Amino acid sequence: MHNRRSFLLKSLFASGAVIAGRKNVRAVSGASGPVVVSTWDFGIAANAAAWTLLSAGKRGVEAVEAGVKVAEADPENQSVGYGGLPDRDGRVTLDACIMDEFYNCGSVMCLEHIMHPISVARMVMEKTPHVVLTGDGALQFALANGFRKQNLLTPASEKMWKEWLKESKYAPEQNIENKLSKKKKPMPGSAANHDTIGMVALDSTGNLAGACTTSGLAFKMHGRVGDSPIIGAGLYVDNEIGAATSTGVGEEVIRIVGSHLVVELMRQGQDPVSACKAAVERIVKRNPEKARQVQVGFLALSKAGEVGAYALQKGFTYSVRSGTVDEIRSSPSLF
Ligand code: SD4
Repeated sequence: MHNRRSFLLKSLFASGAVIAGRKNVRAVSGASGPVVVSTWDFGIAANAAAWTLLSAGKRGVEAVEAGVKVAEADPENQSVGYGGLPDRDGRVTLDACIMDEFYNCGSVMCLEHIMHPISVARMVMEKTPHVVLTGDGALQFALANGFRKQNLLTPASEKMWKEWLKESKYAPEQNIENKLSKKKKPMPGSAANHDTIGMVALDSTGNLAGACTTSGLAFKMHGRVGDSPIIGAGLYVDNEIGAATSTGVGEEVIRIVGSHLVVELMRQGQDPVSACKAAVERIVKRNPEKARQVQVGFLALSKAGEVGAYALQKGFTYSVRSGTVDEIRSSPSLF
């Protein structure tokens, strides 16, 4: 079984000519090398942490957990974990999920006070008979398993929340993930509104894994859950085909079960860019007007190491790391 898998992988990696022939798609893995990709500019630092493990031959699932933890612990990143922008009640509620090469998956939704929700999600996957734990139950589980209760609302995020309270206008700003540290003007999927790290990786044995973690859309209603912790919406991994993740206004992604859709389109033979584009087009088809006002971006990695992304609006970036590449790329977009 293992030998057969290795053989298949070698054949896939050897089929670089096919990959190179596809428009817009860039194969980044070397002859047999790992690759990790993640959403937004801040993915670069997360990829570096994942790369340390991938290049040492560790499993993809280990690498993606370690990678996204960098973003979770960064107080400068106001859309993920510590320092994440709170909901409208001033509470930082976190969503995260993780998936390995065997369709094992774990998720936490609306988890408060825990610095690394992705690690709680992994523990849900590995230590419970369940896939999802939410709210108080997720917190109880985390505390019972050695996680420490912390205040995740930083003074900077509290200040932004208090500013927001003056008008209390819920308008997810586009591309806020890349803008939060700079001066910004509001736009859905943007200013005052979101930031997520989705990461998918191919390890040195050719296995795929993914992780996605976020504090969700800023100033959401308390209890609101986006796409990020929903297996199939914010993240999906099928070790035979590929992996995909998403960022942006989660409601639009949930409706089309976006990441699963991207992987299924790859199964039907589409390359990662075309698959991501088709998912974006499905969002537009449902409501063309709304689609002009929000940002959604998909990022995909095929079993053969092809990487591709596509977004509704300009401004979505993603970070790529392999044996030969370490860079931020701009995603093509529909508008
Ligand atoms: C959500 N998709 O909660 C997330 C937000 C996000 O970058 O992607 N922010 O809907």
